Amino acid sequence: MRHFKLSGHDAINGKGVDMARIDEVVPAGAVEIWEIENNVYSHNFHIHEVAFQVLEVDGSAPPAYATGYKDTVYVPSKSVVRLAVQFGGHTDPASPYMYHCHILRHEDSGMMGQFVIVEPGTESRVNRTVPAHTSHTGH
Ligand SMILES: [Cu+2]
Repeated sequence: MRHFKLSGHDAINGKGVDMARIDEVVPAGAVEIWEIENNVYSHNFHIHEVAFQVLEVDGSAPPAYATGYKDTVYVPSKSVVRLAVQFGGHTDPASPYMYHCHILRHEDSGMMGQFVIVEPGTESRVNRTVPAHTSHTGH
């Protein structure tokens, strides 16, 4: 399980975005539990490249309307949302995808991180510093 703590409007796990930093390295094809902890006001957490399902909101199953596949989830103020995230099979350790708050002002102020998808077993060999121009930006 990976844990992401949303802080204020400009940080995830205590860090603002750095386009030259890879925050997370994921093996291709993985299904991972990502836990989003929000101690402040509401955010919309968005992950590129993936489809996920909401497993729990504050320890309870989500309402029926929220059980489909998504790429963005509403994370209410002072809540913990747990996701089952399905990652794709395309590997490229040098081209990160992003996860970020979908509130534009928060995204712009740095509430964003980056992950790469790699061949399973090669996670520890990834160079976590990348040139910014290789990022998949947009949407
Ligand atoms: Cu936000």
